[in-house]
Amino acid sequence: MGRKQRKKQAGHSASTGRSTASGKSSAAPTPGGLGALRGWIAVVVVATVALVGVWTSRSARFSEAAAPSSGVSSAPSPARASTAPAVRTLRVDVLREFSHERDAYTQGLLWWNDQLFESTGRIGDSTLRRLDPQTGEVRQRIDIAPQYFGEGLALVDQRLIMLTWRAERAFIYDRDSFELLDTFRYQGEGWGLCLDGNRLVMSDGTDRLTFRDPVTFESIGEQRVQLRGEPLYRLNELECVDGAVYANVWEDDFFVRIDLDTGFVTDYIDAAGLLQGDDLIGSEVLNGIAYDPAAETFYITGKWWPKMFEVRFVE
Ligand SMILES: [Ca+2]
Repeated sequence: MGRKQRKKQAGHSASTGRSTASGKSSAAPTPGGLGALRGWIAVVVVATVALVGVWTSRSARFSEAAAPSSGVSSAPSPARASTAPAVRTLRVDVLREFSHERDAYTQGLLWWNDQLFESTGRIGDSTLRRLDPQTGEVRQRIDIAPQYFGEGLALVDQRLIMLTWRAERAFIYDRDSFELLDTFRYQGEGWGLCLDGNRLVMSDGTDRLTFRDPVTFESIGEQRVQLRGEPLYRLNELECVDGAVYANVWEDDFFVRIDLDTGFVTDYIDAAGLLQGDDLIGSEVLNGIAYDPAAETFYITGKWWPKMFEVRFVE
């Protein structure tokens, strides 16, 4: 709003400057003799005045044009600095590791009642799974219709909601039977999903998190995410924990903790180097984060990773 207003003012000033210059340059010389000399002097004076006028008005225009942009770039910075929290850098403390099926192209991961639920992606390979969090063993599994690329997963009471990437639909499964109960439609891409109290939080691969009604799936708001003053794009798998959201960032080996009220990243969690040696062969990017509120531990893994880790984030 403020920026638009400043642009408007600059535009108004510029048009005023143009009309002033053209008015002065329209003065006509007087022809013949002394009159002509006087006329030419007058022309030179008028032209000089006009040039000075043009120069002055242009300078004013430039300085006014410069003012909003410098204001836009510099004014928010102190405000941002005063409101944005310092970003903590944390590391991953591995408590234990266990097996993760290599065919799992992990998109969504959540913990509930000593069970892990996992959604996997890729066209023709998408699945919904229930895992034993002690061993990683797959206890239950269904295939998603082969035309859909499975994405993020959230649990709302008895219903598991699973996004799809570009098909603009989410599938609702019974938590226990994995029976397909219903389908939501939405616009845009689906990446990550988690339940924050009485609202869903959804990522779409940009810096935007969309809040949705968990019953109707209607959009009820959004938040843009910033890391150290810059938009943080490619937000992927999500985990809602105590009013904040933890997120994978696609193709990067770190997580972030996001304050949903401000959109600011508060914690940067370096998760590089979890896989070593042969475990790296055939493994894709870090993706998948779930939280066990009883143990206060996280479960993390990656696409086609042979291992899953139970961890804490520590300084
Ligand atoms: Ca999750």
